[in-house]
Amino acid sequence: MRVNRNSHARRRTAALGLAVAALAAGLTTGAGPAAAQPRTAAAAAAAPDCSAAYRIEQKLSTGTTWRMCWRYDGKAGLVLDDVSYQPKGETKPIKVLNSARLGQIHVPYDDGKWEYDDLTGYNFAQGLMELAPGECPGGTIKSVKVPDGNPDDPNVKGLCTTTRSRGHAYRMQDNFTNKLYQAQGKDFLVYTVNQVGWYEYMTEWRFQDDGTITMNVGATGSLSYDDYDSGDGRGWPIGKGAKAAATSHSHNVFWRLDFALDGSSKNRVEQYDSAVTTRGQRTPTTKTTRTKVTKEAAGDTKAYRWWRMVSAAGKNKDGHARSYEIVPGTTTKYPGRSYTKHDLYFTQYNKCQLFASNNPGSCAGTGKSVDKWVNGQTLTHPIVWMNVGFHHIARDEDQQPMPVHWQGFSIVPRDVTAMNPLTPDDLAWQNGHWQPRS
Ligand SMILES: [Cu+2]
Repeated sequence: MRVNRNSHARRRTAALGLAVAALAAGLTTGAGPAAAQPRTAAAAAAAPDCSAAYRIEQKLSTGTTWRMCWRYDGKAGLVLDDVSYQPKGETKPIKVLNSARLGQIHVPYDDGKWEYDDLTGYNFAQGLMELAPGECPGGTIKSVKVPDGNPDDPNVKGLCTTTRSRGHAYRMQDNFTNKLYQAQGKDFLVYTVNQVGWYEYMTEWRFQDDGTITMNVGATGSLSYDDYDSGDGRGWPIGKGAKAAATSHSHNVFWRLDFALDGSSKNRVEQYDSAVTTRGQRTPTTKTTRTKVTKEAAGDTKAYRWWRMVSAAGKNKDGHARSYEIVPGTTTKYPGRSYTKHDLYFTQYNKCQLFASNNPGSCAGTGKSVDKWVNGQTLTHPIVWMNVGFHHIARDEDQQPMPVHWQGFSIVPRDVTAMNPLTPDDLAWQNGHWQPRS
């Protein structure tokens, strides 16, 4: 048996049994006092160390350039700062994010015996794995100095940057000329692998040539060696016959996004909901309404609901405010903890509030988890916390190694450019209600 270097770090956590405030479904705004929160907006502007070794710039073959700075945090692992997007038709980079990072990986087991906060409690960052060249095909593997890492050699060749094809970005057979317009999309990928206990987590950031950013965590490695004991019906047998029931558990992954559209953190949050009204035999109608989210809030996904972050500073060439839409991924929301009860949270920026649960540091009076930070402040610098859960009931195929299972979400440009950023030059005139040319 291979000795797992981090398995000692897995310890049983105390069952806290905290009382949880009942929160209504949908948009929930905390009503607590705002005055107790320290305000540190100036810290947001603190420039990351972006010397050449920490700068990432990739121009994709379709003409889009992504730029960012990377650093490695002793708890969060990979952090991407100052992320900007420049499609071929733009003369300068369009800033999207001040900072993007994981906000927690919370892993409670179904039998109630174990519960882990992998980032803040179980040395996720220190588990950075060296990547073999074949794991970063066509790309570059950067060396990462791991805080509190191996004292003999804290440098791990563990950060991959590479590109990948995505399949069709678009296809259109021109109605008038019969000309085929098609493009194969290209993505820029940045990823690390971190071992925690028996698991290995892939943290993948995917920057598409169409402006979309998709963030995913993939879990692989091995099922927990210590959890084949499920005799109480809370596991799934994965050995011969009814033997070796691997205990079922959840992976609740949080991301923390600090937007800065067009370089300003004063973004506005909007929620959209659509309602369909039936009208007997006539065609139903659908009405979409916008709700401005001006104060800290918890939100829940449902059909016909979406959110966007709107730029306070910039418009596209059509005169429309730039924005990024938040597109949730498939999730199984875990109702067991106050901080996992909602799919996303909008909180006012606070430099102390970095992890969705078990938040360390001296954040006096601000509470230990993201749900506590929704307490009535006006959003002048909103932070987005996304919670994506996966309930893992093991299957025979999980041995061995365990196939990667992914969870995550996307942010997608909405009116960042006036047209498709990949529009070919000879279609660039077809904006709005265009008239066919003879
Ligand atoms: Cu799992």
